[in-house]
This record gives sequence, structure tokens and C-alpha cells, in this order.
Amino acid sequence: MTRPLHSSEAPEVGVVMGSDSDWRVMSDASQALTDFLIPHEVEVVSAHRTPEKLMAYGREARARGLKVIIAGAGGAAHLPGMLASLTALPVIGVPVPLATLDGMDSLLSIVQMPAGIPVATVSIGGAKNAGLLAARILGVSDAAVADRVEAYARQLEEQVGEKNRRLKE
Ligand code: RP5
Repeated sequence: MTRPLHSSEAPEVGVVMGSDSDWRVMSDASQALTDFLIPHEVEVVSAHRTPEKLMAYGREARARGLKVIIAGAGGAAHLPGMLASLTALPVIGVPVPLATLDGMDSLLSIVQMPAGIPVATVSIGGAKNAGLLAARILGVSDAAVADRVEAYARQLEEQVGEKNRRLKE
């Protein structure tokens, strides 16, 4: 499954997941990136079922021009941590909740990285924030993206203001 959005441009973010069954959660990351006009690719890479692909993806990501990797997995969720060990790119981990254990297994296996190999872990099922965090990282060196992040923050602020006005009507 490769769905490069804005396909005329080289992808800047790799959205990877351990299984196509993770797409129900990970599509939120892709949507956020699309909303911020960030070219990205989507790929299933399983740490356990496709270990050779995992190694190649991690080792080649930087040379292919990716700047951030968002990796989601559930259960024994080794994908984000393994990718972080294979690349110097920032890796954002998304714990995908499965039917058992409510995603606590995914969260703990992604967040408990050994010192030296960081994974920026978002909340269980927090794929949207993973996309937004990737936008903020890219925004450090891309003013147009940073402007969109600021505009989005103002939009959220206005929404809260509007809700407060309605409460008081
Ligand atoms: C993990 O196993 C995947 O990330 C997924 O969350 C989970 C179940 O995968 P499937 O059996 O649905 O393919 O590696």
C-alpha cells in the first residue's frame, strides 16, 4: 500500500504501519499531513513479518529525502523503535489500540525506549497529533508550513471562543 499524496512532489514524511489493519488509526496522520499540504508516502512495514523491508526502509529513508517518519503499530509494537535505531531522522510513534489490552501494550512497547534511541510517542490512537507534530518539525525549516500550523492554532482558539459565547447565550 503506497499512497503518495501530492504525488508530483517527493515525500517529506513517511507514514508507516505494521499492518494494513492499522490504517483505521493511521489514516488520521495522513489526513493531517494532507491538510497541511505536506507530501508524504504511506507504506505497510512490519517489524516481524517483513524484517528485511524494515531494515531497508530505515536505512534508506534519509537518502530518499524523507525528513520525518511516523510509525504506528499495535501489540508488540517494535516498528517505531526499530526504525529509530536505523535512521537519524526523527521518528514519531503511534500506539495503535487492538481489541485486547486497550492499546496499553502498544503504548508501553513504543514509549519505553532505551536511552540513546528516542521515539516521540503520541497518545494511544493519537495519529492526528503525530501528523501535526511532523508538521511542526518541518515548520522549523519551512516557513509556509509553520504559518499553517499557527493558522490552525488560531482556528482552534476561535472555536473555543465560539463555544464559550454559545454557552453564555
Ligand atoms: C502489529 O500487529 C500491527 O501493527 C497490527 O497492529 C497488529 C495486528 O496485525 P494484523 O494481524 O491485523 O495484520 O504488528
